[in-house]
Amino acid sequence: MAAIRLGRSGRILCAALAACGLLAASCGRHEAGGPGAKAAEQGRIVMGFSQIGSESDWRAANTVSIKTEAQKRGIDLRFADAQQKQENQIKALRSFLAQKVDIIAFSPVVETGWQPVLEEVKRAGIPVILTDRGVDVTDPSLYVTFIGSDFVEEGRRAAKWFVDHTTGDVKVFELRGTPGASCATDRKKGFEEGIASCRRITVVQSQDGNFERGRGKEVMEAFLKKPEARQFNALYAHNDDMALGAIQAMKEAGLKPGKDIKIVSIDGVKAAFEAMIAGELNCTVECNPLLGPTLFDEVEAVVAVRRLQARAAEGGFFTADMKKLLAQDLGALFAKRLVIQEGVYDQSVAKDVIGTRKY
Ligand code: GYE
Repeated sequence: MAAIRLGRSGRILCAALAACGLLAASCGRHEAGGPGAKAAEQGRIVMGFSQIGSESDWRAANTVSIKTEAQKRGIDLRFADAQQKQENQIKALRSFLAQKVDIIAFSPVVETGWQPVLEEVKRAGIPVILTDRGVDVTDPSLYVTFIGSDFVEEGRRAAKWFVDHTTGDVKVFELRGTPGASCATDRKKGFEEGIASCRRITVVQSQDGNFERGRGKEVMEAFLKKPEARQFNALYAHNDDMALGAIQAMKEAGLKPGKDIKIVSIDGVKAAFEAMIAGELNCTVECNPLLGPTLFDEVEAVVAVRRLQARAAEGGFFTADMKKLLAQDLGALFAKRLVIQEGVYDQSVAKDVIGTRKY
């Protein structure tokens, strides 16, 4: 995984912190019970994380990545599962606020409706990092950085597979992700862009499947009973889980997924590779859920800078240059967007790649 790194000034600050040993102490990287243990405990980062839920294999891998990385780095992670509800995420954010955590990160289930709670968090001086999905706010200073994939590009890549690997009329059924989620909106947009100049490819139906395997199956089952199902010969699913559910429904209806119906989905989870090897899925566009390491690199750097800012505000001794740097808003010190780099896999490479998939 590669991501655009910290902004230049952020890096300068972190280098300064590392040089005076503050970063290590603030990150709690000391052995338990070792000489630095007490200092580490005092400086231990407390982070609140609100996860969307457990709707897909992608999400499960994402949760494991975050929890494992927090543990590795000695971070006190307060993890809340929102079970797909924005109201639960808002409650979790307020509870982190009350707990006076050092930093909050979250993966927003939908894009809109965050401004008021993020303003409360900002007033309390707690930095926020977005992971995975984006938010729609008028004030970009409400979060420091957003770490995640380029979902529009993923949609374009899915479209490109159909453009490059099919001939004749392609009638696509689109299985969309959670309504209002940035990845669902963007994957739809990217796909539409990608097929725009290829008139033989059209989307004949588009329905929500909430990123869930069970929903994907139900939606496809219902669709296959309708007369218009006779003309469709392709499926574009916003994630692998929904495609896998739909594949099941197709098989039960006597169709041959991967052959009668060409299928492209997004994520690249192990089960998608198995389906490609079985010839039932044609292509998966990668979306990497292993965000833990990148997330905690940012978390450690942001908290370290925040602590320096607090010291400067208390009159700590710093050079004039450093004071000037520290007087800036966190948003000016860190890159606003860290984009994860990803690939595209189809049946021709599935066997070679499956062994390296961790999730
Ligand atoms: O593609 C899907 C999931 O937000 C990128 O959410 C994520 C999406 C992922 O549940 O499987």
